[in-house]
Amino acid sequence: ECRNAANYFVDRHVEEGRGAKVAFREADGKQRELTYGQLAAETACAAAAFGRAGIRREERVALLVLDQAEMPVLFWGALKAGVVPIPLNTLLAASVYDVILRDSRAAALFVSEALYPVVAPALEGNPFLREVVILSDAAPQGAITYDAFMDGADPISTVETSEDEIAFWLYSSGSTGQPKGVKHVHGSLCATADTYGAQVLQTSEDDVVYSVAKLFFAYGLGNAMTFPMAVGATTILFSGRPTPEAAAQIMDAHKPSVFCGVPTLYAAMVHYWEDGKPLPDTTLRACISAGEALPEEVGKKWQQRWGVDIMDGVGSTEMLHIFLSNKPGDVVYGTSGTAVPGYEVRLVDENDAEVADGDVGELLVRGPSAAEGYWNQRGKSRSTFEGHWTRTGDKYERTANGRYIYCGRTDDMFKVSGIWVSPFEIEQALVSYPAVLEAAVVAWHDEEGLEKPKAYVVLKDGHGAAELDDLKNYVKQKIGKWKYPRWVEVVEDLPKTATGKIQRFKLREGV
Ligand code: 3SK
Repeated sequence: ECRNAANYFVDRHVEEGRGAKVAFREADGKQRELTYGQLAAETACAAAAFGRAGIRREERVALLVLDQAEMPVLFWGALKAGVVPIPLNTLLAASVYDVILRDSRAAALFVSEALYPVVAPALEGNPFLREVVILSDAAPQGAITYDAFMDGADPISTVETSEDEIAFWLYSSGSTGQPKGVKHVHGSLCATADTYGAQVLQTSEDDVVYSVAKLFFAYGLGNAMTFPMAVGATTILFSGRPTPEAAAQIMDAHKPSVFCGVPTLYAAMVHYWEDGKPLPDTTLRACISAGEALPEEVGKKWQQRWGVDIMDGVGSTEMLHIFLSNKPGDVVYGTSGTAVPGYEVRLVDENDAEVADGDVGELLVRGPSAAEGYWNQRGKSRSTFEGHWTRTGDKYERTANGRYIYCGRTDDMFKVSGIWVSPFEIEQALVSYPAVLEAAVVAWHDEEGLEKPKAYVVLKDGHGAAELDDLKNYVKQKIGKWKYPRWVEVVEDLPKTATGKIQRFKLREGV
């Protein structure tokens, strides 16, 4: 059934009589609705439009698209044509888009109007892009509008692919901050929907889903695209920034039954309502969290306020979605729960020997949605995907009753608002600031117990701390809005090994 995933997630609903059911409803922007029938028709036209634009099967197309109706049309339209879409993080800087567009050799870029000015510098001199399509009424020079791309394209039949054929890629940041293209097959879309989607989240046709994690993120792609689409449910799309105010408004107006959040937002929402703001009248039946570990306190307060648990879970871009999770009626805050049906996990030490309960080990996972590998990074593919097992780089402890507790990363990477952050990348940005000589970045806990970047900087001779006023803003502009250091401490020296490597663990321990 997943020989071309578009048959299962899109066209099947028309065959089964759900053509008039709303698949996507926009909460902002043009506030459009897209039924399963319209989606089936539009994706067949989009598939034709790819061909007409000279984009061939197996070529990549980059989707720098906000959560709006065109996103599912382009994603599934590409799959129908055998073209490989790459949803891109919409919060990156031009320099990172430049790296990704070149690395992937994307033949076309589809870009939301608001994101065009950010990506525009990365388009100059790109030797691979043959088409730039802007989701707007007018196109800048060198681009065409979405309407022009689609105009007059007659629907075509979906190409037959194999379950094992690459369907789409997602980019994940590596320990050096260098993005890695993660290749996923058609079968993995069905596998995550059949396991976590059906057996943990238990999505049904009556559900209305709202995910603050956007569609470009593996977590959001499952929550808001494949899980609801596997059962003919409805997704609320919101293209804006997911603030507590926005989430409250969406809950009020659209009454989602499933809410998919991240710890930073859950914490902010708990504060928001503690401040006395009125609680929206909701019909929530399930709330989930992923991206980073959910602080126990936040989960408990949410449960008290809403009477609905947050099921915290762990997933990865490499595994496509959550493989370790709390379950309905079986939530223990402060733990990541147990393996999702269909997945196995184990904890190993540095010699790959299983660790005992209560000891800390690296988490390995085995399951049906593991990625095919990283694009053009054979060494990293080999050290991450070891046969049937995938190394997560996360350290965990298993309790005597079989639940897993998050302990940190095996390397220095950490997550901010659910998105990987590389200290190395932030340090590179810091040292490019005129007054900074050297920098080291570590994860630091904020008042909510959530990880954020903290920077230790050594100043250049003759420069003073007063010159760092604009440093945070500078980093935001350079590498992305969520990566800037929330705290900056000026130090005389950084702790280093004899060979000059920064010992970040000493900074984390406050040495
Ligand atoms: O970070 C996570 O926990 C996650 C969950 C689902 C899908 C993707 C990711 C990275």
